[in-house]
Amino acid sequence: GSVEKEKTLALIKPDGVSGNYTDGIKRMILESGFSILRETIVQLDEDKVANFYAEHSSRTFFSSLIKYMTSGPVLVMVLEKENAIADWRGLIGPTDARKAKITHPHSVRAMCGLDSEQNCIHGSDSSLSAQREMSFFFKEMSSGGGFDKDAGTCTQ
Ligand code: DGI
Repeated sequence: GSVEKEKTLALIKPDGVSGNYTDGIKRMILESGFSILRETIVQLDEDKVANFYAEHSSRTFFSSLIKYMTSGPVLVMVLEKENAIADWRGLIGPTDARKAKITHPHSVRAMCGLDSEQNCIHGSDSSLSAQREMSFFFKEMSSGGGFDKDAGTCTQ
């Protein structure tokens, strides 16, 4: 029988794109057994980033995060494989790229990240955020009602 596949969102942040890590990251993705179902390059604006990272709006680093995420284009992808969400989180490594270089030397963040902000890559951390984030960038992937675009939150 076939095993249920799962989808998740991958986003190469501005430092990853401008540092020419796109091809290397895609190679890691494909070598790890993911299929790339969708792909788009976007220049995010402040509102979009504030919405995307709404859960961090009260953090001290929020304005810095917005500046960083709007500093250049990002490459957004939908990845698919069995256990995609957890496996992609594993492949990108811990949030702080300095830590990633020590504890996860073969991770994406070890390869192209700098610190806990400029960490070059994003991955959805749960099935709810995967659904929310995929519909955020790919309208046709909204599953009817799950994501409230104005509130930036999930309703289910
Ligand atoms: O899901 P992650 O990207 O691994 O981590 P997260 O959801 O805790 O944080 C989202 C982003 O916010 C992260 O990729 C970069 C930024 N960030 C998180 N923690 C810090 C931070 N930026 C700064 N400057 N300092 C932090 O401690």
